[in-house]
Amino acid sequence: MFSSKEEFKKSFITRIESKDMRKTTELAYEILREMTCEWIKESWDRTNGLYKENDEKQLYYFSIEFLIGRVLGQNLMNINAYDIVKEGLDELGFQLSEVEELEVEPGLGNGGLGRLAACFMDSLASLQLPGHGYGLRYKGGLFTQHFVNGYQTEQPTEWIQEEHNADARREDLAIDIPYYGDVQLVMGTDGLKMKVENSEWVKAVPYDMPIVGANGGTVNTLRLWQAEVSNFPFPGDKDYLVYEQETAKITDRLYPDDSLESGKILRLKQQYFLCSASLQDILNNRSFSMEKLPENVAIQINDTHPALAVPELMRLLIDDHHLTWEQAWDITTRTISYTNHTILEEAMEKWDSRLIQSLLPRVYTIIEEIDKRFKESLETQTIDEETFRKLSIIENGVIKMAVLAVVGSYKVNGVAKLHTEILKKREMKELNEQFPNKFHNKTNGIAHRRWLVKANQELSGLITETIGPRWIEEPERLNELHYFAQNHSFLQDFQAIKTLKKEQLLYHLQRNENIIVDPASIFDIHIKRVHGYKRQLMNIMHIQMLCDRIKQDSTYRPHPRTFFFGGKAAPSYHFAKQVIKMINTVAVKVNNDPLLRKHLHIVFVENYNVTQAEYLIPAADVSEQISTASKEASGTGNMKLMMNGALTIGTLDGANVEIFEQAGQENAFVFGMRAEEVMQYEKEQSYDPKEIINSDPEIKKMMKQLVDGEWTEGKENVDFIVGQLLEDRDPYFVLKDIHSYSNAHERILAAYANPVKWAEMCVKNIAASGIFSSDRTIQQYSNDVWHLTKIPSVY
Ligand code: 9GP
Repeated sequence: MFSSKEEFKKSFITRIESKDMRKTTELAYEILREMTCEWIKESWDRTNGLYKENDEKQLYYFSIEFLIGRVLGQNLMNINAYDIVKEGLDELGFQLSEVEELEVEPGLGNGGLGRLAACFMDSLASLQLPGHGYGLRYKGGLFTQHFVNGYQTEQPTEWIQEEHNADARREDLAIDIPYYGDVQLVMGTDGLKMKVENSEWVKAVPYDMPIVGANGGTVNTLRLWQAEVSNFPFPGDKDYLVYEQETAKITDRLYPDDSLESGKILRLKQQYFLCSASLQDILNNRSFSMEKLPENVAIQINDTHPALAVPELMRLLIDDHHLTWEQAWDITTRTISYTNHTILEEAMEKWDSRLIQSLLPRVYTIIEEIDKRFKESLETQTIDEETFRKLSIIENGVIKMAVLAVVGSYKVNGVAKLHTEILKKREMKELNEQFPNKFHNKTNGIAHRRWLVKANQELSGLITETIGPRWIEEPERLNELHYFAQNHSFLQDFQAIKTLKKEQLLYHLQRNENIIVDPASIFDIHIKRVHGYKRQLMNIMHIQMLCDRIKQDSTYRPHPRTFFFGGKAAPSYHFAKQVIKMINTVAVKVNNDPLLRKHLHIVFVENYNVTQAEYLIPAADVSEQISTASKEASGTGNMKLMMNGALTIGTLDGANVEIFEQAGQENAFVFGMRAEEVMQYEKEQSYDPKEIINSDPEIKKMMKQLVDGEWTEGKENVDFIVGQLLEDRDPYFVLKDIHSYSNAHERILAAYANPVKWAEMCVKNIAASGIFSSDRTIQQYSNDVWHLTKIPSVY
């Protein structure tokens, strides 16, 4: 479409003149969106045509989250039109960056899991692989976070503005999904069959979003389902209005509060809705015989939320497509593969059998049968009770979704080497022994096109000037930067860009909040969901320690540092919310103290999301990756920050381990307990934070200040924080690791004192970061799990 700037301008002017006399940025956004959509549409149709013609195997990625972020700028970038449009708009009196600001980010995800899914979509299309996403079209994405008196408040985020959306409704492909009903045994022509009567149906309407790959050639599809009332007969015993409301709720919001049973039912409804609609869609549109499903389709389930895909595929194959159990099981277990993203107990989904039995009666009978047959297959082995228990899909009236996902899939992976090892040797040891070839590792990755090429155009320009453009298609070529790690002019350019990105961040923050920060300070950035194991508490307690040192020791006058925090707490996670309150309280105290503010500044960025991350990450000097070892499955923020030349302060956890391996521990600040130590303490339950408090005067003093409420506000806040550290025995080992953390921070200060050496370390990190592109991850999945064929797009 935009082969030259003049052509773009001509087309843009024609459109703008036919629309309105007032040439506002809003109008420019509207027109640009429209033009981009039209261009993408051509490529999209072409890609779909090619996929049909080629009959190649397709991958479908099932995920409850897709945190795609803004799409307009990224799409322009991927179709190589960004610079043309930018210059063209400039000449017409508009600024592309201002136009981009008008796009409301769809918050269809919560954190790393959803962002990973979005990065994978980008890489699949960019590598010209036939891979698509299936998700839900939540009306309200993840909530918008505001701070009121330092506390997080949550407002619904309404991202859907029908006339502005990049997705297209496909009413023609709507599918009906059954809930509830009575399971009956009926005699069919081929014997006894299960049938469900009196179901309550909900219509799933797909909305398609184009996923544009690099160079615009391949455009894959992200299909999001929206729940609507069905035309199917409605069971008589329910009020229609109630049915309507319940239906709308299914795709009303992401992760509804599940503390009550009604919330649990809603989450289950969502999960089944995603699985059933997507599977029916795949089966309806196939051009091959059902036996050939595994050769033609790969389904990846992202965490356990879509694990109902296993029994649902069985149901569809047996009840609707009349296959035998054995045929259906063979097909299912050769089509589905599963990624585990966490070992945290709270996130390993378990459903009360009763709930599934009532909401999904037929699916429940299938889960029971899978469990029964799996247990029968174990009978020939001598298995102790504990092992048997761990291998059970159904145990004491509870369905363990992770076990179901492992048993029902042909491959299971963890998301970083350490995480996969922990899965194989501890969390899923028994399952790994039963299925020795199933488990494998696929270390996560990030879309470097978004996180470096787009978010940091200046740095990416410098890299291209220095090593040529091939690194964009082959990111591992970033390692050619090693030769420039000691080149002074390159280092100076890098430093100048870092300063510029800091200024851009500050400008962005000042637009939205009244934040004044010294750009010459060290930007220390801790951005991720707020959670006990991610230890925002340790970061803020360390700041508390620094304040004390600055006040007590007149020789301790460290280089100014700005500590940025960004992240949301789950609405029902009270401890995390209290940590937010504490950070905000400390921020007010520190930022207003005449002595402290010369050295320390704290900024908690409200409503952290993909767009905010795109500003924060390129501006970072220090990347805080300080989870309790063994708890962070991988992390992906760590990779984004590294790729933008931030130095990691981190534990040997998740993908940090591989980051340190690649960049060299000498180019990072490693601290804290190792995973084995943490797990040993947990096993023996031998960690007692009181011992540390009693033996360490600095920590003792810090605890006293906390108990006295010096750094918190209100009794509730003190009680929660102190309660976690004392009564709950500091489950995330904050006090155990804080000294080692503090030492690592002192090493940071020492390193920063030598700017050239610091810049050299940053460049070494960038040079080593190419392996963390999701292109690498996707290629590995494709080679080892999905077996996709690249389908080059022709213009
Ligand atoms: O907590 C993990 C995070 O470590 C990982 O990077 C991400 C993507 O694999 O998944 C997160 N897990 C979840 O959000 C829930 O399982």
